[in-house]
Amino acid sequence: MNDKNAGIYDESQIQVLEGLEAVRKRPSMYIGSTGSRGLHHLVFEVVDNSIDEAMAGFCTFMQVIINKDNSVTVIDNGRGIPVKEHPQQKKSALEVVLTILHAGGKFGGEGYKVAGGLHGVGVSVVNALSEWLEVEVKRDGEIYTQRYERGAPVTPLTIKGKTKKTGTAITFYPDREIFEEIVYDFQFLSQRLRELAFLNKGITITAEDLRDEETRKEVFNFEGGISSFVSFLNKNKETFPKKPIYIEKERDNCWVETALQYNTGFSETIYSYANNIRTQEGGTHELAFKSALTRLINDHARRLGVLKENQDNLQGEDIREGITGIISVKILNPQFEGQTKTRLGNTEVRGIVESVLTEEVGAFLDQNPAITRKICEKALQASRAREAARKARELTRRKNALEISHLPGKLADCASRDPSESELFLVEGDSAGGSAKQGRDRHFQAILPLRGKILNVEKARLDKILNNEEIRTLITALGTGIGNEFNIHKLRYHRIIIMTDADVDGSHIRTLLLTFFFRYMEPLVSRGNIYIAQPPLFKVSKSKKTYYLYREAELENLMSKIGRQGTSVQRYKGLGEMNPEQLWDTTLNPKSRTILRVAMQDTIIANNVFTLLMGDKVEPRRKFIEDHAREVRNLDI
Ligand code: 0RA
Repeated sequence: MNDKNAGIYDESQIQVLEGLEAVRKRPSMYIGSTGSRGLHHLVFEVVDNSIDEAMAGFCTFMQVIINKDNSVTVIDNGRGIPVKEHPQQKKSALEVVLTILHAGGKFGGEGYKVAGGLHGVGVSVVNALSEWLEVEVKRDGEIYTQRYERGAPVTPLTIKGKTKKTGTAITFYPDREIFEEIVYDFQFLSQRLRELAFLNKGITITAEDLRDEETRKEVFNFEGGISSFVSFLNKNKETFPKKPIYIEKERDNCWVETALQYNTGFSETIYSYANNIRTQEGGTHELAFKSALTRLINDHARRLGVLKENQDNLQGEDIREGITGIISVKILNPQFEGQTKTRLGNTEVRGIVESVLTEEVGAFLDQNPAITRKICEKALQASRAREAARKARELTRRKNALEISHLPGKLADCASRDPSESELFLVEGDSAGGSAKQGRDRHFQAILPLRGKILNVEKARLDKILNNEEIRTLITALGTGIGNEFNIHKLRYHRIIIMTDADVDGSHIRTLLLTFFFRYMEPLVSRGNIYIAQPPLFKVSKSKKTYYLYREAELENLMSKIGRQGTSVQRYKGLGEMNPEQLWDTTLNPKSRTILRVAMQDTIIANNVFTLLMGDKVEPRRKFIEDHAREVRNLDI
């Protein structure tokens, strides 16, 4: 948001709230954790400050560098942190910003009109948690520098030269006394930086990794803003209109930006942001986006005669089938609510976004009747499919009601009714399913054998999905319902463990299941309820001893230890080759098994990956698989 007249900032507006001792004592209170998340949080905290400068209209360029020595540098061409003496504190404003909690100028005063950074704890927290931090400020014609260690200044503020430029460069080395390990994930950093470049159009952000011999550099600059974001999300899909519908408008101190485009798929992808923060739990801006769109499309569907007089209105979910949309707002005092503080609560935003979208998207639809008709017709088809799905669901409900148990017959349920201790194994094939049923601990382990391939949900509509026997069984067993009706509190097992053979078919079935969970039961994936079993690859016996090996490489190792003489090696081709006891020992028993938890770092990337893996286009899929073939052991999606 360009707001250069946000009031004149001066040193006195920086408010002093708290010292840094508390931060070092309880780092997690300020940055969430002292693990990898917290470490990356440090970087984003500094980045957010530069982004704030950009939102205020003063910064067009920033550079993030992971240095060879594991320190991180963030450079921007903003106004530079003020350096004059702070009237109350009797030290430079720079020192106040770096040593006093919440002194960034964002809290109180007129300093910043738009403050991003969900946590917004300020650079002082980064300083407190760094072994050392060096800052360079270009401002008022001079270049100033100062060095800090563990939050305290160790050199005076020094002028080291003259310049006509302005800006801030901060380099910090995270404290090894505080962080478990100093290992940055360049991919993760650059993903967020790319997102920030989409959300702040025109800004140039570079990400550099100088740690390895082979250095990496990415440059992000999107003149199209979130329109480029939608194109990015829709890449490798067939889309309409060709270019996303794009709107930006300021009204009543609220900057509204939206972009949307349809693809020929069936899932709904809507991301909302407030002040650059992803509002995962939605909020007033997202509600407004949805209701404006629903009303507009219904109006046009009637006007174009796609909807006849005697037909009911299209529902929002029908209109959003196959949509990729972004709504981003920038406002003065964002109120974040909800469990994870990622739901925008500002009530005034709703009316503003709704009126801007009604006018502007409305104008686009008026001017592009062919596209509008296509959207209306797609929505109508979606509504027919929804109706068919409802009937299919009702049919299964009625069928269930006639049975004694509501649970599918194939499911060997566990005795426990406590979901937190219960596990559900999804087992490939009836024969392995049989062994698992015999080998399990029936108190807390349930088994559901899956026969053959399950449906590729990326290529089918809900009605067809619900007609698929395997999927219906799975939904009933889990108890949560799917899509909009999904209810995590009804989940019957907190661990859902996918157990397939270690071959191509097995990994295909696993991907199909993951796709289904991601598209229709997403919270299971993001909350970490999904696991992958690790059955052994080899059984090695010598004398009376048995070894189970889980990796190819372990075999050579073991052989060189115990010798080949009198040793028998059995390679398991499938789960079916193990008898119940073996299956218990190697794969089921919590005391001896390994299971991998499926983690999701970034839904945006996951979305693209699933489209690639399970969608229509063959060439990009082949390329992706070739590019990633060596990373297959890394289950982060
Ligand atoms: C306090 C006040 C002003 C800017 C900043 C802090 C500031 C902090 C950081 C951290 C990284 N880059 C930064 N750029 C700016 C306002 C300064 C003014 O009114 O001139």
